[in-house]
Amino acid sequence: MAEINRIVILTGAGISAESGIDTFRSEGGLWEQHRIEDVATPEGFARDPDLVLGFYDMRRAALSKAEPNDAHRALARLEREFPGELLLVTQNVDDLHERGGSRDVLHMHGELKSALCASCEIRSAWDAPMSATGGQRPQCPVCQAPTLRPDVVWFGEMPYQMDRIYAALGAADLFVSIGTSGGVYPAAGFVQEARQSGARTLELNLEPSEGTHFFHEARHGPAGQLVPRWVD
Ligand code: BJW
Repeated sequence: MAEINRIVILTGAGISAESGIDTFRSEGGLWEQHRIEDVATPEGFARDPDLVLGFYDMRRAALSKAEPNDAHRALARLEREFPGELLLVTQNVDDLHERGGSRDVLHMHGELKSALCASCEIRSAWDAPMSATGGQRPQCPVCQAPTLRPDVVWFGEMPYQMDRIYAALGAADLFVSIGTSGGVYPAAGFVQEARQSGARTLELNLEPSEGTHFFHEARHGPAGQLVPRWVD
């Protein structure tokens, strides 16, 4: 195989499943318990902010009980030991890559422990509940307006740092997709983007993803086993 100097890794909910974090589309997953249009769209938030804030409060509480698994730790090891350029892009809003030891993580769909003020657009670290208690919603620490929202990317919104991601995909020798169903764009299109630029492409997922046929190679099984095996 040609020399690998630049790697882009995309992770999705499946990498955190063995840490006890619910995925979205699996049996019993988040989208079986909640309607996407109610909790993951700007329109849903405008209609019923407390429902949406409660959904993210519940997710933040689940995250506080979760620990990184062997797949997160293996990617952190790869970041430390790989001599070339590595970009780790995650669709996940959890912080398990960071707690597993990764230093540079691009959260394209935002972060659970961050709040975005809809008035002044400033982001701030946030670890507390956001839904109204006694009718009071928390205030933005900068402009004091009671207009905080979760700093996450809902359907119809633009994912973060797309220029940096596309630049890395265009230069990559290897693209690896881990634990994602491949049903949500633009992330679902990264494999084709990388392939068109000449990268080798590898899927590591519990089962074939929607886009599995776009990859040069696919390995199926739990990320906690597949990822350390691939890294080592
Ligand atoms: C395991 C495992 C184990 C289990 N080991 N594996 C083009 C075509 C069609 C539609 C569109 C299009 N472009 C845009 C759209 C519209 C829309 C879209 O994609 N809709 C689809 C429904 C078709 N996209 C958007 O609106 C996006 N914005 C946008 O496109 O802006 C314009 C734009 C255009 C061009 C360039 C750039 C921008 C925004 C999408 C925002 C998604 N937001 C969410 C919520 C984030 C906050 C939160 O977490 O609540 O992001 S939705 C949800 O889905 C979340 C996830 O990040 C995302 C992906 O889910 P993921 O990670 O793949 O999870 P699952 O559950 O689906 O899959 C888990 C997988 O793991 C499964 O395969 C399991 O088998 C596996 N697994 N256990 C390994 N142990």
